[in-house]
Amino acid sequence: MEKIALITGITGQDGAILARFLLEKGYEVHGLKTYSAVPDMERLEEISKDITLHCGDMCDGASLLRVIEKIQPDEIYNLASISHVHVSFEMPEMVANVNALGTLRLLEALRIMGAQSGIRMYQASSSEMFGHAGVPQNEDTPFEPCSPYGSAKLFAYWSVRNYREAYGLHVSNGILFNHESPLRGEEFVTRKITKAVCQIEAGQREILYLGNLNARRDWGHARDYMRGAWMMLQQDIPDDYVLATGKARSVREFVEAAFDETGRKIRWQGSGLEEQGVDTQSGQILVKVDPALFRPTEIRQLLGDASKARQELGWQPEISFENLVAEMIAQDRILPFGEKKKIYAV
Ligand code: F7E
Repeated sequence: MEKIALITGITGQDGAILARFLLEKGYEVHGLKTYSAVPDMERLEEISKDITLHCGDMCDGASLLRVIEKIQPDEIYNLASISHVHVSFEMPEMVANVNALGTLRLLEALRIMGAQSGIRMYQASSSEMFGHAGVPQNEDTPFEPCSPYGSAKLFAYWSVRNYREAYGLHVSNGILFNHESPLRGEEFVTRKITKAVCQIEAGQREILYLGNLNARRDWGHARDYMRGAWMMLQQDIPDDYVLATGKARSVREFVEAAFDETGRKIRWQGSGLEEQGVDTQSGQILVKVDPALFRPTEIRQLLGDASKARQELGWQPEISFENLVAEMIAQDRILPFGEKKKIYAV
């Protein structure tokens, strides 16, 4: 029989990728969509006829219960979140409400449905929960979050573990390291870079402004990570898993890789706020630092160890860093004569 899945946060990068993945697997896919006067449906354009959207909100527990009762899903993927770490310093209370209490509301709905309902839930936990912890980070690494986003995600993580233990619910945490794709929001550093690099290539822009160039992240492809999220829910016994590539690169290295795709080599000169990225051939300054883009506290390095997922789920990333960057550049490349490119179909 066709399985039924409910995805919260279906309009985001991960939601859109997971929805496609589950449709290909033959699932009936439902999504929770928060009310907005200007709905953000761009990523779902190509599959809008194949999915069913329900109005509901992570800040409204009754709406969550109502949707779950109505569609009786086999699997719930909780991807809804205010996911921008920098923004979480500006509105921490809102982030806690959606990311922490929102997950609790969903768990309460599952508790009311009862463990016998057989519903399985995936919680989008985050490597941001590791914060200042040493690397490499795995399921046994003690958490040291250093942002309101990380703290809120940690509350959700522990709530999942508690509800699993207390009420026998089939709920699992996926502790995902940074994962990107051509569908990534432009407020995140990778997409911001690929977009700007393509604008520079087309002569529509001169300089890319960035914050902390030294930050190191373990960047993988969202498509690999959503496959891993699904694999977690296919286990008979719920558990928590890290998904990561095991390789960390700096923001500076991502910039170099992105320009490289457009045939430019970057040389770095100066230091601190005066550091600049320069085109080695033309001498043109292409990258500058803007102090406004620094965060009050920052994770220096995230680097994951996904051995457990590899051994127990048989999961491993298939898309290389180089192919990730190439895909993102291919999507952002500006076509001549104002042609409009279709949003990338993952
Ligand atoms: O920043 C640095 C920035 O915003 C990456 C989310 O999906 O992954 C993501 O969180 C790094 C940081 O992602 C700019 O300071 C420099 O060190 O792309 P990001 P993030 O904060 O790591 C985790 C796992 C999540 O769970 C989150 O939801 O890049 N950086 N200059 C910059 N970052 C941004 N956004 N913009 C800059 O101009």
